[in-house]
Amino acid sequence: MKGFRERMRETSERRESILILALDLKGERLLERSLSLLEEVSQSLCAVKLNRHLLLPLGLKGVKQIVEKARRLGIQTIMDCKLNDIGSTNLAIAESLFKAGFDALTVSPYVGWKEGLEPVFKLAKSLGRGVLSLVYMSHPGAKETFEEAFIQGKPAYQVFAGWAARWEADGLIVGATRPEKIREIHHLVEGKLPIYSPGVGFQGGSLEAAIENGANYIIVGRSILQTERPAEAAENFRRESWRLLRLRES
Ligand code: BMP
Repeated sequence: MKGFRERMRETSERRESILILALDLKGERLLERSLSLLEEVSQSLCAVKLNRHLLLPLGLKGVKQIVEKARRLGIQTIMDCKLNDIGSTNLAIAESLFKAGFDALTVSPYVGWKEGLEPVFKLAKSLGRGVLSLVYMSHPGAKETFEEAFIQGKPAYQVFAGWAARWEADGLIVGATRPEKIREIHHLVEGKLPIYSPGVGFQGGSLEAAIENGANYIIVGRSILQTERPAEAAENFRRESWRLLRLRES
């Protein structure tokens, strides 16, 4: 059984895309709009990431239809649930999400391994699904915890990068708003884990700086969703990010 990391790599190469759409829509006719937007932009994507923007109003049943559509369109699906509870609760959430068909989910490392995230990683491995772990978030306040709070005598993000490697996470989440941290974290894990980077555009992160410094996948929401022509915006992000990745690797 191919794991999530491998499926992401294959999808990315097939589509020449490292672009993940954050499908964070709000408002009326949510399911209908989500399905049609996904169809419209899917050619430019390697994956789609859903958040509680859709899960809360649509429920798992509604969201499942989006997951199934993404599968038919040939892209991976990520549920951005940032699991952060005790193990049995995390496990119950992960079981429901994987049952709904998600290829991967996100976790918050703050809750630790034993009776925290261990059961989620074990379940994901047994099903060939992925787990992406937060290492340094993209918003300004992330500094207060991810950098200024110390764990074992080190800034939290450095410890989280090490844990993600030890836990065999399928990827690290590091905000595009701090390209110097992307670089540092890339070196901390010796380039062995892919870096997923949200925060490009709307939050002020630069696509170029994120990729130059080591991001492997780019997560973009509002800079695509809130334009007049989302398909065109997505295609521009795809083309440019693929070009920058090729440039870095050459
Ligand atoms: P946007 O491109 O509209 O800023 O959306 C970014 C998406 O990535 C949102 O779904 C957000 O919840 C998520 N995200 C983030 O912005 N920063 C992080 O550090 C981690 C995230 O999951």
